[in-house]
Amino acid sequence: MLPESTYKPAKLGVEVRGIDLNSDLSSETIAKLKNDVHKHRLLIFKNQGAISAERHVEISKWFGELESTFYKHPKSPHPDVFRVSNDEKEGCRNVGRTGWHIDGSFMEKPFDYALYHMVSVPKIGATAFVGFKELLESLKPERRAVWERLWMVGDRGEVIHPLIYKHPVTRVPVMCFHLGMIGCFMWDRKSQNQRLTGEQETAQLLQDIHREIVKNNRSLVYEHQWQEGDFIISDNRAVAHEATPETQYPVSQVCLRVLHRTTIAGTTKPKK
Ligand SMILES: O=C(O)CCC(=O)C(=O)O
Ligand SMILES: [Fe+2]
Repeated sequence: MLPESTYKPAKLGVEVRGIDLNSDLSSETIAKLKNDVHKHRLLIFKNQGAISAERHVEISKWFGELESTFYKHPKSPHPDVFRVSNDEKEGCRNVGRTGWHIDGSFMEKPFDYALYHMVSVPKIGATAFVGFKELLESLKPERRAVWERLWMVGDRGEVIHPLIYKHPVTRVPVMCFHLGMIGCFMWDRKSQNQRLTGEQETAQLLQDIHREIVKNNRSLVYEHQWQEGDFIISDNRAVAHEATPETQYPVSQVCLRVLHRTTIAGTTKPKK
């Protein structure tokens, strides 16, 4: 662990002080960051200035192998950098707007980490995060019991993941879903009662998850309002996220929004 003073608690995760990601960091510091990201789940580096795509990729490599499944926008500065924007000439629009999700839930091994840097900061346009630990602990026992029986089936039938499983590093219960990319759920996998949900039941369960996340006036949600120089490393398996509606507001209203994101290949299959 890095010294306690490095980290200032945020609503979810921590703000990181005294580390300049553009400078050469010792292998010891890097090892500590890799460890601490699991403890805090979101490492929010402030005042980093501009981080080039090459540096963004270098930092990403500390955490594993990059995996880039996304559409490569012509303006993307690097094949491993996903470029998201509110202007389609500048980057991909409507990213992360179809529902709360983890990145790569449609893969056998969802991404281990995601790294975000806002290269052009709009007036508003937050990324919203929720910690699975807090979400699961906030559930009524009956709801938790229902969710424990569910598996998510990808909308192309490509994967089946337990909705709730233990994070392989921390052993803390976490979830796996993309509320906009689930085809249906499976009840009681590999038991006599195994069955797939019908359309209405699927829609109801998706709505339940959404409502649990945003309940009590979004008290569980951390909305990160981006500032110049912010760089975020997330433990993708431990938090869900969604782009807020304001991320799509036009340039004329909120100025240009350009987000660079990298994703790190998953190393584990979610397992009950
Ligand atoms: O635009 C954002 O704030 C986040 C979009 C998103 O879901 C992602 O980049 O994975
Ligand atoms: Fe995402």
